Amino acid sequence: MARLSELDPSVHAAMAAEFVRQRDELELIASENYTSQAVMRAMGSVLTNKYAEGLPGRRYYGGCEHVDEVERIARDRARSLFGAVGVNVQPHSGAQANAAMYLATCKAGDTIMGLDLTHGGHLTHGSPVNSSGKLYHAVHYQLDEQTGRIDLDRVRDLARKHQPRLIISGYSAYPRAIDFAGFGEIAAEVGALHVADISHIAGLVAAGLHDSPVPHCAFVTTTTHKTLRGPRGGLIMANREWANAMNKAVFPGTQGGPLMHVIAAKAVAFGEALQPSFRAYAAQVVANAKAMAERLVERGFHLVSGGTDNHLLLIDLQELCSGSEAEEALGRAGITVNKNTVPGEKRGAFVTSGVRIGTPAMTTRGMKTDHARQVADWIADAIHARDDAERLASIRAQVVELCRSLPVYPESEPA
Ligand code: DSN
Repeated sequence: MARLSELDPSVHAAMAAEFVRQRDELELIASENYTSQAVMRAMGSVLTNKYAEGLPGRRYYGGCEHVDEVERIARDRARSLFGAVGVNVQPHSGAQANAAMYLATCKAGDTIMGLDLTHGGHLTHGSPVNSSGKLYHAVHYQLDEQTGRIDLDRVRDLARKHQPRLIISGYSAYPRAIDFAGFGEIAAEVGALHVADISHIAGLVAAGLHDSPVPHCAFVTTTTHKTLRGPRGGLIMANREWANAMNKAVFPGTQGGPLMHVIAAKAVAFGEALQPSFRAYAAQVVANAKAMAERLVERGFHLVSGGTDNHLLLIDLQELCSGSEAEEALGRAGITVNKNTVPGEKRGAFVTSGVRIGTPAMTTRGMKTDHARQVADWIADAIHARDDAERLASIRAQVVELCRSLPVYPESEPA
Protein backbone atom coordinates (compact mmCIF):
# COMPACT_ATOMS: atom_id res chain seq x y z
CA MET A 1 0.00 0.00 0.00
CA ALA A 2 1.26 3.51 -0.78
CA ARG A 3 2.26 5.56 2.21
CA LEU A 4 -0.17 8.03 3.76
CA SER A 5 2.33 10.79 3.06
CA GLU A 6 1.60 10.23 -0.66
CA LEU A 7 -2.12 9.43 -0.35
CA ASP A 8 -3.09 12.34 1.91
CA PRO A 9 -0.23 14.75 2.57
CA SER A 10 -2.35 17.17 4.65
CA VAL A 11 -3.47 14.61 7.21
CA HIS A 12 -0.08 12.99 7.14
CA ALA A 13 1.70 16.26 7.88
CA ALA A 14 -0.36 16.80 11.03
CA MET A 15 0.18 13.19 12.10
CA ALA A 16 3.91 13.43 11.49
CA ALA A 17 4.07 16.57 13.63
CA GLU A 18 2.25 14.73 16.42
CA PHE A 19 4.72 11.86 16.08
CA VAL A 20 7.60 14.30 16.59
CA ARG A 21 5.82 15.87 19.59
CA GLN A 22 5.43 12.46 21.20
CA ARG A 23 9.02 11.55 20.35
CA ASP A 24 10.71 14.71 21.61
CA GLU A 25 8.59 15.83 24.55
CA LEU A 26 8.21 14.37 27.97
CA GLU A 27 4.69 12.97 28.30
CA LEU A 28 3.56 13.17 31.90
CA ILE A 29 -0.22 13.23 31.51
CA ALA A 30 -1.26 10.53 33.97
CA SER A 31 -3.93 9.11 31.68
CA GLU A 32 -1.73 8.74 28.59
CA ASN A 33 0.69 6.08 27.46
CA TYR A 34 2.43 4.76 24.34
CA THR A 35 0.98 1.55 22.92
CA SER A 36 3.15 -1.09 21.33
CA GLN A 37 3.47 -1.20 17.56
CA ALA A 38 1.53 -4.49 17.62
CA VAL A 39 -1.44 -2.70 19.21
CA MET A 40 -1.32 0.02 16.56
CA ARG A 41 -1.03 -2.55 13.80
CA ALA A 42 -4.18 -4.31 15.00
CA MET A 43 -6.05 -0.99 15.08
CA GLY A 44 -5.04 0.09 11.60
CA SER A 45 -6.49 -3.03 9.98
CA VAL A 46 -9.31 -4.39 7.82
CA LEU A 47 -11.30 -5.10 10.98
CA THR A 48 -12.48 -1.48 10.87
CA ASN A 49 -14.63 -2.53 7.88
CA LYS A 50 -16.76 -5.06 9.75
CA TYR A 51 -20.14 -4.71 11.43
CA ALA A 52 -20.63 -7.20 14.25
CA GLU A 53 -23.54 -6.15 16.47
CA GLY A 54 -24.15 -8.80 19.08
CA LEU A 55 -21.69 -11.10 20.80
CA PRO A 56 -19.41 -13.86 19.44
CA GLY A 57 -21.58 -16.67 18.03
CA ARG A 58 -24.75 -14.48 18.28
CA ARG A 59 -24.40 -11.65 15.76
CA TYR A 60 -26.91 -9.68 13.73
CA TYR A 61 -24.63 -9.75 10.65
CA GLY A 62 -23.09 -12.49 8.55
CA GLY A 63 -19.38 -12.97 7.99
CA CYS A 64 -18.44 -12.62 11.64
CA GLU A 65 -16.54 -15.87 12.11
CA HIS A 66 -13.11 -14.22 12.20
CA VAL A 67 -14.03 -11.21 14.30
CA ASP A 68 -15.79 -13.65 16.66
CA GLU A 69 -12.44 -15.30 17.23
CA VAL A 70 -10.78 -11.93 17.87
CA GLU A 71 -13.44 -10.94 20.41
CA ARG A 72 -13.25 -14.33 22.14
CA ILE A 73 -9.49 -13.93 22.54
CA ALA A 74 -9.95 -10.41 23.94
CA ARG A 75 -12.59 -11.59 26.43
CA ASP A 76 -10.57 -14.62 27.55
CA ARG A 77 -7.47 -12.51 28.11
CA ALA A 78 -9.42 -9.84 30.00
CA ARG A 79 -10.85 -12.59 32.23
CA SER A 80 -7.36 -13.94 32.89
CA LEU A 81 -6.10 -10.46 33.74
CA PHE A 82 -8.88 -9.41 36.08
CA GLY A 83 -10.65 -12.62 37.16
CA ALA A 84 -14.14 -11.26 36.45
CA VAL A 85 -17.01 -13.59 35.52
CA GLY A 86 -18.71 -11.25 33.03
CA VAL A 87 -16.50 -9.38 30.57
CA ASN A 88 -17.56 -7.17 27.69
CA VAL A 89 -14.79 -5.68 25.55
CA GLN A 90 -17.07 -3.56 23.34
CA PRO A 91 -17.36 -0.21 25.18
CA HIS A 92 -15.87 2.47 22.96
CA SER A 93 -14.47 4.30 25.99
CA GLY A 94 -14.55 4.50 29.77
CA ALA A 95 -17.47 6.94 29.59
CA GLN A 96 -19.38 4.43 27.44
CA ALA A 97 -18.61 1.63 29.88
CA ASN A 98 -20.00 3.79 32.68
CA ALA A 99 -23.09 4.73 30.65
CA ALA A 100 -23.82 1.04 30.11
CA MET A 101 -23.24 0.30 33.79
CA TYR A 102 -25.76 2.99 34.80
CA LEU A 103 -28.31 1.74 32.27
CA ALA A 104 -27.97 -1.79 33.65
CA THR A 105 -28.32 -0.79 37.28
CA CYS A 106 -30.32 2.45 37.69
CA LYS A 107 -33.63 4.05 36.85
CA ALA A 108 -33.74 7.76 36.07
CA GLY A 109 -33.72 9.68 39.34
CA ASP A 110 -31.94 6.98 41.37
CA THR A 111 -29.23 8.22 43.72
CA ILE A 112 -25.61 7.57 42.80
CA MET A 113 -22.63 8.44 44.95
CA GLY A 114 -19.06 9.10 43.80
CA LEU A 115 -16.08 11.31 44.62
CA ASP A 116 -16.46 15.04 44.03
CA LEU A 117 -14.94 16.06 40.67
CA THR A 118 -12.76 18.77 42.21
CA HIS A 119 -11.37 16.21 44.68
CA GLY A 120 -10.27 13.81 41.93
CA GLY A 121 -13.52 12.19 40.77
CA HIS A 122 -14.67 11.89 37.17
CA LEU A 123 -17.29 13.68 35.08
CA THR A 124 -19.17 10.41 34.54
CA HIS A 125 -19.51 9.90 38.30
CA GLY A 126 -22.44 12.29 38.56
CA SER A 127 -21.19 15.68 37.40
CA PRO A 128 -24.13 17.99 36.61
CA VAL A 129 -22.72 18.60 33.11
CA ASN A 130 -22.63 14.86 32.29
CA SER A 131 -25.57 12.56 31.58
CA SER A 132 -24.78 10.72 34.83
CA GLY A 133 -25.58 13.91 36.76
CA LYS A 134 -28.58 14.80 34.60
CA LEU A 135 -30.31 11.41 34.61
CA TYR A 136 -29.49 10.38 38.17
CA HIS A 137 -29.48 12.13 41.51
CA ALA A 138 -25.79 12.44 42.34
CA VAL A 139 -24.30 12.98 45.77
CA HIS A 140 -20.56 13.26 46.28
CA TYR A 141 -18.13 12.41 49.01
CA GLN A 142 -14.97 14.45 49.42
CA LEU A 143 -11.42 13.83 50.54
CA ASP A 144 -10.36 14.75 54.03
CA GLU A 145 -8.71 18.09 53.24
CA GLN A 146 -6.10 17.66 55.98
CA THR A 147 -4.85 14.27 54.81
CA GLY A 148 -5.85 14.45 51.14
CA ARG A 149 -7.22 10.91 51.54
CA ILE A 150 -10.57 9.18 51.40
CA ASP A 151 -12.13 8.85 54.82
CA LEU A 152 -14.36 5.75 54.76
CA ASP A 153 -16.22 6.94 57.88
CA ARG A 154 -17.39 9.98 55.94
CA VAL A 155 -18.30 7.80 52.97
CA ARG A 156 -20.33 5.55 55.29
CA ASP A 157 -22.12 8.53 56.89
CA LEU A 158 -23.06 9.93 53.48
CA ALA A 159 -24.21 6.51 52.27
CA ARG A 160 -26.38 6.01 55.37
CA LYS A 161 -27.91 9.44 54.87
CA HIS A 162 -28.66 9.14 51.13
CA GLN A 163 -29.17 5.38 50.72
CA PRO A 164 -27.74 5.42 47.16
CA ARG A 165 -28.43 2.79 44.54
CA LEU A 166 -24.76 2.87 43.57
CA ILE A 167 -21.53 3.72 45.33
CA ILE A 168 -18.68 4.43 42.93
CA SER A 169 -15.03 4.04 43.88
CA GLY A 170 -12.12 4.66 41.49
CA TYR A 171 -10.84 8.08 40.43
CA SER A 172 -9.05 10.32 37.94
CA ALA A 173 -6.67 12.16 40.22
CA TYR A 174 -6.24 10.19 43.44
CA PRO A 175 -2.65 9.20 44.24
CA ARG A 176 -3.39 6.66 46.97
CA ALA A 177 -4.42 3.02 47.18
CA ILE A 178 -8.19 2.47 47.30
CA ASP A 179 -9.76 0.24 49.93
CA PHE A 180 -12.19 -1.57 47.63
CA ALA A 181 -13.11 -4.07 50.36
CA GLY A 182 -14.07 -1.17 52.63
CA PHE A 183 -16.28 0.32 49.92
CA GLY A 184 -17.85 -3.11 49.38
CA GLU A 185 -18.73 -3.35 53.07
CA ILE A 186 -20.34 0.10 53.11
CA ALA A 187 -22.34 -0.72 49.98
CA ALA A 188 -23.53 -3.99 51.52
CA GLU A 189 -24.52 -2.23 54.72
CA VAL A 190 -26.76 0.34 52.96
CA GLY A 191 -28.05 -2.04 50.27
CA ALA A 192 -26.19 -0.29 47.43
CA LEU A 193 -24.26 -1.76 44.52
CA HIS A 194 -20.53 -1.10 44.58
CA VAL A 195 -19.00 -0.13 41.25
CA ALA A 196 -15.28 0.51 40.76
CA ASP A 197 -14.04 2.60 37.86
CA ILE A 198 -10.39 1.57 37.62
CA SER A 199 -9.62 3.50 34.42
CA HIS A 200 -6.45 4.95 35.89
CA ILE A 201 -5.08 1.99 37.82
CA ALA A 202 -6.19 -0.94 35.61
CA GLY A 203 -2.59 -1.77 34.67
CA LEU A 204 -1.56 -1.81 38.33
CA VAL A 205 -4.51 -4.05 39.21
CA ALA A 206 -3.72 -6.38 36.28
CA ALA A 207 -0.12 -6.57 37.47
CA GLY A 208 -1.19 -7.37 41.04
CA LEU A 209 0.31 -4.13 42.37
CA HIS A 210 -3.03 -2.75 43.56
CA ASP A 211 -5.76 -4.75 45.29
CA SER A 212 -8.39 -5.92 42.83
CA PRO A 213 -11.90 -4.51 43.17
CA VAL A 214 -13.44 -7.50 41.36
CA PRO A 215 -14.37 -9.56 44.48
CA HIS A 216 -15.99 -6.50 46.07
CA CYS A 217 -18.05 -5.13 43.20
CA ALA A 218 -21.12 -5.71 41.07
CA PHE A 219 -19.40 -3.91 38.17
CA VAL A 220 -15.87 -2.84 37.35
CA THR A 221 -15.36 -0.40 34.48
CA THR A 222 -12.13 0.82 32.92
CA THR A 223 -10.46 2.40 29.98
CA THR A 224 -7.83 0.34 28.20
CA HIS A 225 -5.32 3.04 27.26
CA LYS A 226 -3.90 4.38 30.51
CA THR A 227 -1.70 2.22 32.78
CA LEU A 228 -3.06 -0.82 30.91
CA ARG A 229 -1.24 0.50 27.79
CA GLY A 230 -3.76 -0.66 25.21
CA PRO A 231 -5.70 1.16 22.50
CA ARG A 232 -8.03 4.03 23.35
CA GLY A 233 -11.16 2.22 24.49
CA GLY A 234 -13.25 0.80 27.32
CA LEU A 235 -13.93 -2.46 29.11
CA ILE A 236 -16.75 -3.44 31.44
CA MET A 237 -16.88 -6.35 33.86
CA ALA A 238 -19.65 -7.69 36.06
CA ASN A 239 -20.25 -10.40 38.61
CA ARG A 240 -22.36 -13.45 37.73
CA GLU A 241 -25.61 -11.79 38.75
CA TRP A 242 -25.12 -8.77 36.49
CA ALA A 243 -23.29 -10.27 33.50
CA ASN A 244 -26.35 -10.65 31.30
CA ALA A 245 -27.71 -7.17 32.06
CA MET A 246 -24.23 -5.78 31.35
CA ASN A 247 -24.14 -7.24 27.83
CA LYS A 248 -27.62 -5.91 26.99
CA ALA A 249 -26.76 -2.49 28.37
CA VAL A 250 -23.73 -2.23 26.06
CA PHE A 251 -25.66 -3.42 22.98
CA PRO A 252 -28.39 -2.56 22.20
CA GLY A 253 -28.61 -0.36 25.31
CA THR A 254 -26.00 2.28 24.62
CA GLN A 255 -23.94 1.34 21.55
CA GLY A 256 -24.31 0.06 18.00
CA GLY A 257 -21.62 -1.78 16.11
CA PRO A 258 -18.51 -2.64 18.12
CA LEU A 259 -15.16 -1.31 16.89
CA MET A 260 -13.66 -4.67 15.94
CA HIS A 261 -10.27 -3.18 15.01
CA VAL A 262 -10.04 -1.68 18.49
CA ILE A 263 -11.17 -4.95 20.04
CA ALA A 264 -8.35 -6.69 18.16
CA ALA A 265 -5.95 -4.11 19.58
CA LYS A 266 -7.39 -4.67 23.07
CA ALA A 267 -6.75 -8.41 22.63
CA VAL A 268 -3.13 -7.70 21.71
CA ALA A 269 -2.67 -5.33 24.65
CA PHE A 270 -4.25 -7.78 27.10
CA GLY A 271 -1.86 -10.44 25.79
CA GLU A 272 1.04 -8.08 26.48
CA ALA A 273 -0.26 -7.32 29.97
CA LEU A 274 -0.31 -11.05 30.75
CA GLN A 275 3.45 -11.26 30.21
CA PRO A 276 5.84 -11.10 33.21
CA SER A 277 7.48 -8.06 31.60
CA PHE A 278 4.27 -6.09 32.14
CA ARG A 279 4.47 -6.63 35.88
CA ALA A 280 8.02 -5.27 35.83
CA TYR A 281 6.80 -2.29 33.81
CA ALA A 282 3.96 -1.55 36.24
CA ALA A 283 6.30 -1.83 39.24
CA GLN A 284 8.65 0.67 37.57
CA VAL A 285 5.71 3.03 36.94
CA VAL A 286 5.02 3.10 40.69
CA ALA A 287 8.72 3.35 41.64
CA ASN A 288 9.14 6.29 39.26
CA ALA A 289 6.09 8.08 40.67
CA LYS A 290 7.38 7.61 44.22
CA ALA A 291 10.86 8.86 43.26
CA MET A 292 9.40 11.91 41.57
CA ALA A 293 7.12 12.62 44.53
CA GLU A 294 10.00 12.35 46.98
CA ARG A 295 12.15 14.76 44.99
CA LEU A 296 9.34 17.29 44.56
CA VAL A 297 8.75 17.25 48.32
CA GLU A 298 12.49 17.76 48.85
CA ARG A 299 12.22 20.74 46.52
CA GLY A 300 9.51 22.23 48.72
CA PHE A 301 6.37 21.35 46.77
CA HIS A 302 3.17 20.35 48.50
CA LEU A 303 1.65 17.12 47.17
CA VAL A 304 -1.96 16.22 47.85
CA SER A 305 -1.78 13.41 50.47
CA GLY A 306 1.99 14.00 50.73
CA GLY A 307 3.00 11.42 48.11
CA THR A 308 1.74 8.55 46.03
CA ASP A 309 1.01 4.82 46.06
CA ASN A 310 0.30 4.58 42.34
CA HIS A 311 1.21 6.09 38.96
CA LEU A 312 0.29 9.70 39.65
CA LEU A 313 0.90 12.63 41.89
CA LEU A 314 -0.91 15.88 42.35
CA ILE A 315 1.03 19.05 43.10
CA ASP A 316 -0.96 21.60 45.08
CA LEU A 317 0.68 24.84 43.97
CA GLN A 318 -1.22 26.83 46.58
CA GLU A 319 -0.17 30.51 46.32
CA LEU A 320 2.90 29.92 44.12
CA CYS A 321 1.00 30.12 40.83
CA SER A 322 -2.08 28.67 39.14
CA GLY A 323 -2.28 25.23 37.54
CA SER A 324 -2.67 26.80 34.11
CA GLU A 325 0.47 28.93 34.57
CA ALA A 326 2.43 25.85 35.63
CA GLU A 327 1.02 23.78 32.73
CA GLU A 328 2.04 26.49 30.27
CA ALA A 329 5.54 26.91 31.68
CA LEU A 330 6.10 23.15 31.68
CA GLY A 331 4.82 22.98 28.10
CA ARG A 332 7.43 25.55 27.08
CA ALA A 333 10.03 23.36 28.80
CA GLY A 334 8.92 20.36 26.71
CA ILE A 335 7.04 18.68 29.58
CA THR A 336 3.37 17.89 29.04
CA VAL A 337 1.10 17.77 32.11
CA ASN A 338 -2.45 18.85 32.84
CA LYS A 339 -3.65 21.47 35.24
CA ASN A 340 -5.90 19.92 37.87
CA THR A 341 -8.18 21.01 40.65
CA VAL A 342 -7.06 20.22 44.19
CA PRO A 343 -9.11 19.63 47.36
CA GLY A 344 -10.41 22.97 48.62
CA GLU A 345 -9.96 24.45 45.12
CA LYS A 346 -10.53 28.21 45.00
CA ARG A 347 -9.82 28.81 41.31
CA GLY A 348 -12.02 27.74 38.37
CA ALA A 349 -11.66 24.47 36.43
CA PHE A 350 -9.86 26.22 33.54
CA VAL A 351 -7.30 27.77 35.88
CA THR A 352 -7.01 25.46 38.94
CA SER A 353 -4.38 25.39 41.67
CA GLY A 354 -2.66 22.12 40.84
CA VAL A 355 -0.98 19.98 38.24
CA ARG A 356 -1.41 16.23 37.85
CA ILE A 357 1.67 14.26 36.86
CA GLY A 358 1.85 10.62 35.84
CA THR A 359 4.65 8.19 35.04
CA PRO A 360 3.06 5.53 32.74
CA ALA A 361 4.32 7.04 29.45
CA MET A 362 7.83 8.02 30.57
CA THR A 363 8.24 4.51 32.02
CA THR A 364 7.21 2.91 28.72
CA ARG A 365 10.08 4.71 27.02
CA GLY A 366 12.49 3.20 29.53
CA MET A 367 12.94 5.85 32.20
CA LYS A 368 13.93 4.71 35.69
CA THR A 369 14.02 6.35 39.12
CA ASP A 370 17.17 8.42 38.38
CA HIS A 371 15.37 9.90 35.38
CA ALA A 372 12.29 10.47 37.55
CA ARG A 373 14.31 12.51 40.04
CA GLN A 374 15.89 14.49 37.20
CA VAL A 375 12.45 15.13 35.70
CA ALA A 376 11.19 16.29 39.10
CA ASP A 377 14.05 18.79 39.23
CA TRP A 378 13.16 20.08 35.76
CA ILE A 379 9.53 20.42 36.82
CA ALA A 380 10.52 22.35 39.95
CA ASP A 381 12.96 24.54 38.01
CA ALA A 382 10.44 25.27 35.24
CA ILE A 383 7.66 26.23 37.64
CA HIS A 384 9.98 28.55 39.55
CA ALA A 385 11.35 30.01 36.28
CA ARG A 386 7.91 30.26 34.64
CA ASP A 387 8.57 33.84 33.44
CA ASP A 388 12.13 33.17 32.28
CA ALA A 389 12.00 32.20 28.58
CA GLU A 390 15.71 31.50 28.41
CA ARG A 391 15.67 29.11 31.38
CA LEU A 392 12.61 27.29 30.01
CA ALA A 393 14.33 26.91 26.62
CA SER A 394 17.40 25.49 28.30
CA ILE A 395 15.32 22.91 30.20
CA ARG A 396 13.55 22.07 26.95
CA ALA A 397 16.89 21.35 25.25
CA GLN A 398 17.79 18.90 28.03
CA VAL A 399 14.35 17.27 27.85
CA VAL A 400 14.70 16.74 24.09
CA GLU A 401 18.16 15.25 24.55
CA LEU A 402 16.88 12.76 27.15
CA CYS A 403 13.83 11.85 25.05
CA ARG A 404 15.93 11.29 21.93
CA SER A 405 18.16 8.94 23.93
CA LEU A 406 15.08 6.85 24.78
CA PRO A 407 12.99 6.73 21.58
CA VAL A 408 9.41 5.48 21.87
CA TYR A 409 9.23 3.93 18.42
CA PRO A 410 12.16 2.97 16.24
CA GLU A 411 10.82 4.47 12.99
CA SER A 412 11.31 8.11 12.21
CA GLU A 413 7.74 8.68 11.08
CA PRO A 414 4.38 7.04 11.62
CA ALA A 415 2.94 6.04 8.26
N1 DSN B 1 -9.60 12.23 30.74
C1 DSN B 1 -9.21 11.17 31.64
C2 DSN B 1 -8.09 11.60 32.52
O1 DSN B 1 -7.26 12.35 32.08
O2 DSN B 1 -8.03 11.18 33.67
C3 DSN B 1 -10.34 10.65 32.39
O3 DSN B 1 -11.38 10.45 31.53
